[in-house]
Amino acid sequence: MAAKTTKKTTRKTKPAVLKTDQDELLGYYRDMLLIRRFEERAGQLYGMGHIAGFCHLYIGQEAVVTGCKAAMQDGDQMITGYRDHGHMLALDMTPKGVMAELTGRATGYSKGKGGSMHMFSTEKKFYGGHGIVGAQVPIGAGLAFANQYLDNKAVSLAFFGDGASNQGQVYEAFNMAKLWDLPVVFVIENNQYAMGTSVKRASAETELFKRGISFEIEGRLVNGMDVLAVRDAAQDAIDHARAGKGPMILEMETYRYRGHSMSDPAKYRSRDEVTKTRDESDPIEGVKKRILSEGWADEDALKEIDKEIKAIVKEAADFAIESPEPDPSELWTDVLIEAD
Ligand SMILES: Cc1ncc(C[n+]2csc(CCOP(=O)(O)OP(=O)(O)O)c2C)c(N)n1
Ligand SMILES: [Mg+2]
Repeated sequence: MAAKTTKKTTRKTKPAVLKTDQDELLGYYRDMLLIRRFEERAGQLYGMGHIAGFCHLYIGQEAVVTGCKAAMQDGDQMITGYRDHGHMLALDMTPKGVMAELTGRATGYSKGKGGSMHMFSTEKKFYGGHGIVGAQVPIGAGLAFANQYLDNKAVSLAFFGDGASNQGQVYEAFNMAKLWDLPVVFVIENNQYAMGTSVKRASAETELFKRGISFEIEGRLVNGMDVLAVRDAAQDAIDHARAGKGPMILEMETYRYRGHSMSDPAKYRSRDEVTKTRDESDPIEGVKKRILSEGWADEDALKEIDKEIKAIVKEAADFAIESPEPDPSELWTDVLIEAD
């Protein structure tokens, strides 16, 4: 039988005008812009040879992590896959520390020994950074198990992709999470592709929010390009989990503008498809339009914010490049057996 062909991407979620105010929206604008500018800079540094190995950019998906963070309380945790820089910045890990890790420097979050996919901060409640597709999902359920056991009222958010949602271990995690009503929110970042394979070519059930039905886990489809829609859905799911009612699944309909990683020729989709999504539903442009139409800031004030963000990112890049590489003796630390 012939494989299903790639159909044109048609969005299922519709834009809505949701409640917000000046401070809140300007805050999201700033937060999403920081991720965007940071990622653009990381892409440049990669091209210049300062970053080696794998590097997966989050450009286009900024509203997902920003909206989820807005609904979190102190003590709540995040865990994700390898497309992870945005999650770290959303949790207030420093741009300097993240960029230094990307460039393999001693001042990075993993002392320059982890790189893009392997950064952690228990202080900021970020639990990685995982290169194995789907591996973070059972670990995220495990974090929730610990929270329940310790009765600390914290909720864990486990992010994964549309491709990861076809992984077997995801369903083992779903089963246990519902069986014990663990305080976990499963966030599927459906950016329409797993490397070069579209959801329609790879998934028998393309409505990923329905994947919990046989475990009695409620799922919702969310406009992942709208930070306010994400905020509201995340708030419901986090409240549900914190109240002891167990997990929920949120399918965030989103899109990545860049290739899967830095070495992706992107032959599986047309340039038009990317441009159309960017023009019609870019998460940052959407917020900008709302700010301008409400009169909460003018073009000049928004440009000023962009300038400030660019300065923060430049400072992070300079810090990274000027930092030393790890000392060779570090080869023997943070391994299973410490050398004397
Ligand atoms: C278990 C496993 N299988 C395959 C890979 C190779 N691989 C890396 S990313 C990826 C695609 C995953 O796509 P998705 O879950 O949609 O996340 P996205 O990259 O779109 O954020 C694959 C197949 C891997 N890292 N781990
Ligand atoms: Mg994907």
